[in-house]
Amino acid sequence: MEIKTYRASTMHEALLLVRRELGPDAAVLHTRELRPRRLFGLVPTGRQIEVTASAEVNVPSRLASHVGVDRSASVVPGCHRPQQLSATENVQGQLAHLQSMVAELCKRSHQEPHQDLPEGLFKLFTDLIDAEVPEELARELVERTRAELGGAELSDPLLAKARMAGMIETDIHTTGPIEITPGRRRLAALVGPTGVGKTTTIAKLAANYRLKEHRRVGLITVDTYRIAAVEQLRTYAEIIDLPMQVVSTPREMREAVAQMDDLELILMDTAGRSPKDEVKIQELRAFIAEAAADEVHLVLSSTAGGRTLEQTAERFAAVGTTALLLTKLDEATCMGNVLPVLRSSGLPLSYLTTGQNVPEDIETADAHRLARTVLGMD
Ligand SMILES: Nc1nc2c(ncn2[C@@H]2O[C@H](COP(=O)(O)OP(=O)(O)OP(=O)(O)O)[C@@H](O)[C@H]2O)c(=O)[nH]1
Ligand SMILES: [Mg+2]
Repeated sequence: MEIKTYRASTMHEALLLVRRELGPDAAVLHTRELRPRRLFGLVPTGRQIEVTASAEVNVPSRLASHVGVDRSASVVPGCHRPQQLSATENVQGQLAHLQSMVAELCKRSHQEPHQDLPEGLFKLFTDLIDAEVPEELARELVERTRAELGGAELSDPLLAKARMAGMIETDIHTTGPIEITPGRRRLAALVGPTGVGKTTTIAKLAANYRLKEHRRVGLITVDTYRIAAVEQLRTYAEIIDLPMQVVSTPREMREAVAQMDDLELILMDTAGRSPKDEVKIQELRAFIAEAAADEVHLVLSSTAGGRTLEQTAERFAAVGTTALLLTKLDEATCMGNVLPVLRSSGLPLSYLTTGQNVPEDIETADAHRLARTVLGMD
């Protein structure tokens, strides 16, 4: 019987090698990490994964049928995203391997006292992964918690969790609500990908400022690509009783803003843009610049994957975004996916929306609450 050994820096790559050489029916007989010095050194650089496999062993294959699946589509138990379902089967094999490695390394760490990770912290780590916090960030948070807490405190899982929530909270910056200063008209634009909830959020903000705070509010829309989109905002403008301007060129934008100069707050709705459409992003930028917007909120759906959120924020930065606004928290099954974009974009969070109801389902972003939501503490 021919048994072969493969080494690579990740399990994924090692399995690719096995599959390429031995075919999809190869049986994985054994896996091990060659430098298992740290419990959390599972995937990143610097370590080597060794996989022993054979094409001639008659046991059910533990190799996923399409190992070449995009890693960004990896599915975390308890936190599935609809667009990733097709990859689930493929990824499950890899996930099973990773889980058995975690268990194995955990066992070893118990044999080596200095490597020991308190059970509470290990549970926190797996909770973070379940909540779609990327593994690298989850490791960082666990290590920081370990470094900050003393021996006895570490064995108290509730204390460790509260400390970690505090860390996440300090990483989340917020703007507070749109500030209206007497005698100075403020213009806030909402931009973002299609269908994330920009128009609905504008309606919520407009209704709250107009009906609850009795502010003089006006609406401008540059969404002239779809008649229905203009009508959607017009309907809200009529219900809330607000002036509204429809703008289709940067010049018209200047005129519309000038006409609304006596108001206290102008809310600008824009057409949803694919972050990949460079031309449309530049066009949007021209409108925003012409309006001299005081604040530009990038609206993102919290149901999107972490990497997509980060890339979207990168692309929309060209428009001059000043804040992030997260929608559809009611639909999100977990919230760890939003942490990386909060960090990498460097933008503070303005509002969170939690449903389709206008004007109720919106709240000013609260770092404390969001951190607790990420950790499933609410
Ligand atoms: N569940 C949920 N649905 C929301 C939320 N905000 C908006 N929606 C819904 O999302 C859908 C799209 O909302 P729109 O406000 O039209 O989105 P948009 O970003 O203006 O879309 P485009 O103008 O086409 O780019 C609608 O069905 C809204 O009711 C929210 O917080 N939770
Ligand atoms: Mg819209």
